[in-house]
Amino acid sequence: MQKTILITGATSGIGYSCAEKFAQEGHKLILTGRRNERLKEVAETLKEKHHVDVLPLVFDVRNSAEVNRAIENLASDWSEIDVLINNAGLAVGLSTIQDGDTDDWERMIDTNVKGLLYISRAVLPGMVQRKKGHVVNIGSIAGKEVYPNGGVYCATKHAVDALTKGIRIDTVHHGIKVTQIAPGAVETEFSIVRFKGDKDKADAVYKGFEPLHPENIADVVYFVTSLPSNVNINDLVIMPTAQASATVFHKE
Ligand code: NDP
Ligand code: 8X3
Repeated sequence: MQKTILITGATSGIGYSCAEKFAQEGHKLILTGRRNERLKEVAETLKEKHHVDVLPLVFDVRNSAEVNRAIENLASDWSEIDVLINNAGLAVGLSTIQDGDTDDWERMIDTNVKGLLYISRAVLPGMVQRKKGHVVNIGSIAGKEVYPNGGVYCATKHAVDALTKGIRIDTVHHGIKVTQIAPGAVETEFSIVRFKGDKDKADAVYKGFEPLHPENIADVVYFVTSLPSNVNINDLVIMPTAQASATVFHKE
């Protein structure tokens, strides 16, 4: 059955790979991000390659008014969202709390926590009304453990862990599935963003071992959304084989 899938942060990395996977499987996609040109390009590529309908929506998840406008204005053939993938997120900087940059903190908290809440608040009422839907939150190993200099990012992903449970508890009486996918290191633009464009520092993160690839996460996201209606995966931690915990890697 064809579903309508909304993926936040589909201009790169895990969000892009999820978009590609769901397009390959013939689903309708609502894709979001802030980079307009890139989002349009992604939408056009997937439409052409996979012959599916794709609706690109440019907005910043940190802006609740923009989020609400985008969801409220969906045409009737797009408004029944079956799967919401809360993927948009980022880490900015690596620092102790005592030396931290408060602007970096605001960006992480506003995007990873408040952004996820704004989208969920806008999409969930429709799911509740239709008594069906699936919310997949992209958490992180950083939501299970805390590592040096990552306190604020880890706090935001612990919040995603808690919100996943909270949304599940609040919507269980309405037949809605809620899943968290919590990956370890995935090679995407994540580290380029964390190191504010410093590509050498970003590349060094993935040297000496094979990290996860965004397609690996997309396959798992697709799997959890394809299970029978009576089965929900609550929480899945996915790590590279060479990563045992947030900080323990086997590097050659
Ligand atoms: P990327 O940087 O490649 O992708 C991040 C996506 O989020 C982009 O599409 C970006 O789009 C979007 N985004 C960021 N900020 C905003 C915003 N304010 N409003 C709208 N969209 C936004 O990184 P990943 O694919 O790795 O990250 C995706 C998710 O996976 C994040 O939640 C991250 O925390 C999580 N994660 C990543 C891991 C990793 O090792 N890479 C491991 C575990 C979890 P645009 O810039 O166009 O707005
Ligand atoms: C991204 C994984 O461990 O680099 O969430 O923070 S980590």
